[in-house]
Amino acid sequence: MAFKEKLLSVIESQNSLLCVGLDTDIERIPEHLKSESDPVLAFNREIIEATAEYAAAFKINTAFYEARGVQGWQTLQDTLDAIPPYCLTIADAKRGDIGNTSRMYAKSLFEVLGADAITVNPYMGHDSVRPFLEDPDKGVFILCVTSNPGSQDFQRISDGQSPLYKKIALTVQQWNDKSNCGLVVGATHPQELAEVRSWVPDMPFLIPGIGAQGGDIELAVRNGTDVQGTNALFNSSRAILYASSGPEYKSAAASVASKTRNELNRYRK
Ligand code: NUP
Repeated sequence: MAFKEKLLSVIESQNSLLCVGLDTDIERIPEHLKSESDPVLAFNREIIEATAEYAAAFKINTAFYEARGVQGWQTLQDTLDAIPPYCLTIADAKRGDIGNTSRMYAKSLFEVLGADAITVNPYMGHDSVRPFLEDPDKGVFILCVTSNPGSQDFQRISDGQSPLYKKIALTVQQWNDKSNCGLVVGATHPQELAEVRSWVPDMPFLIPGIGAQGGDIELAVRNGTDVQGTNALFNSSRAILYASSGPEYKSAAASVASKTRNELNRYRK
């Protein structure tokens, strides 16, 4: 199934815009899991089991796994394989290189890991992004306005007419002949979210920054979804994973995921 169709269908069937972020830090998982052969995988399985019914997608930030070397890469693969097939999987790796190298990144994330979607950094331009766009069934979320403070440094630089992030949004629209492009726009920038939505009304958005980064859910949903109140995934990682450090961490994660799903739905059109 084409990526965008898959995205809209999972949002509908799960009745959710929530993307649960599996940014698992071994230092922060419960003590009793540390005797497991793969503590991070054991924790992820519990979180997936507790939150899948509230989620449209799971996003795995590869950094948290790469930081643990060979074992981490195995955990990343096993975690992806543990996500139920009715949810989308996003490998957040922010790749992008000369075309010949991007081709290998695409193979690694889509074919070997088997992610449904990935994140890509567009700084190196069209030939660095093209290799990721070949399969219409696989989604590519391209950084546009990131949620962090440093998004002020380059993304807003203007050529006198429009800021760089506008150029990115409109250029990605031109690359989108297979309808598998999306944009990353942070929930921490609701004004920019509204602007970008107005420039590319039909483009899927991946919107991080709710939860631990404090983005306003109401504004993010009102400004980031499309006219039908869909076509966007809102990621929350730490606020769900570490909802409690006590023995009830699993039910606490489920409860934050459920609450976040409901709050996101409350403001949809
Ligand atoms: O602009 C971005 N901001 C952001 O936080 C683009 C991202 N991909 N992310 C990622 O979303 C970040 O790397 C992390 O994996 C997740 C946010 O996590 P949290 O703040 O909800 O814990």
